[in-house]
Amino acid sequence: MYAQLVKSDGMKSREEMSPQERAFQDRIDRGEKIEPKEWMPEGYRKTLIRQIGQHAHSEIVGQLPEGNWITRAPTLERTAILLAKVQDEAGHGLYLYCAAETLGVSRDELMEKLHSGQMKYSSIFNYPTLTWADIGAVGWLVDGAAIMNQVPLQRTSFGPYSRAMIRICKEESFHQRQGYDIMMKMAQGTSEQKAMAQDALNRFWYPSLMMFGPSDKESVHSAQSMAWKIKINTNDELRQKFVDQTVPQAEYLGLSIPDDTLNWNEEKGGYDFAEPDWSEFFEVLKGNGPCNKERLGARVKAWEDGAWFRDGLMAHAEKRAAARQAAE
Ligand code: BYC
Repeated sequence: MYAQLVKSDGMKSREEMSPQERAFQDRIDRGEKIEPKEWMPEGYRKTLIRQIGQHAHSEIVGQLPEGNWITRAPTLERTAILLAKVQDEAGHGLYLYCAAETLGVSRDELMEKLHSGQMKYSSIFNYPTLTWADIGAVGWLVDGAAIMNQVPLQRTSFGPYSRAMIRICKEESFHQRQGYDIMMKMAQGTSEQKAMAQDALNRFWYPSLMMFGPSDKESVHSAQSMAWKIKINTNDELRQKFVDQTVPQAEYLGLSIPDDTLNWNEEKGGYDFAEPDWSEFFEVLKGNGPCNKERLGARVKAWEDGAWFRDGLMAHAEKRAAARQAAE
């Protein structure tokens, strides 16, 4: 186990495991995939439902900040690209809800938990997209952070999650490039456009670093999730990789990362960088970020506005079932 990681609640040593739990852990250690109908510890199932469910919610809520710009993109081509990207996010949400459903939770239950605030979605989507440059920053930084986290998850131990990740990652790399392309255009544009790109980077840098979760010393789930290979890397490992990848990209754009302490550390082979303000992160998680109420409100409204459609589908399905029964 990583020295920095805190012990997760309820985590058992090999000696404390039942023979069934030990055999399960051995399968994980051998790199086998776990499939939905196979036996799994209750904690493994619950952790997956939490993580996959939160991930699905993030994809769906994540449509909102970018959806805000579909009708205001600067050209028809940018509108078409953004529309396709936002639709992809809906698709990602659907793959992930399906993966969660294989664990015995219904989509309605997941929705209910999102709407009542019992389940989270990524902190990043509680920040506003104020200018067109923010759409570039979201694609470049937010999708960039998402890929950094999701590429290793293609090797996660639960089969349906791992397979969903393979499809999602293919699309995410296109998303990241379209964001970088917007940033490049802005950074090479007029001085006002370059200033907008810099302002977007200034506002999205630290919230993007927060996407990887709290520092390893505070990450309560990492130790157990990594033992079960639900997670492959620690939060700090991925944050470091993201910074190392992104700094040269910002340099190429001619933009400055808003961190005076940023410094290449030859010895560790990576950048030293300033931590985000963790008190802000925990406030956002508690529902006190700039857009939490607006985001959740939009999802609850969409759910309520769609009730007539779900009722119609159910009524049709029931009518068909009754007709089939009568014919038998
Ligand atoms: N935001 O023990 P920890 C996208 C919570 S969407 C909110 O480290 P864990 C996109 C955590 O849930 C990409 N909450 O947790 C879509 C836990 O609280 P609970 C979304 C966070 O799970 C549209 C507590 O803090 N990606 O790409 O081991 C447009 C302690 O944390 C956050 C995923 O969901 C956060 N940032 O590690 C554009 C990836 N961080 O649940 C783009 C899958 C932590 O005990 N998820 N918390 O109440 C993961 O890899 C892991 O769940 C995390 C956290 C690394 C995020």
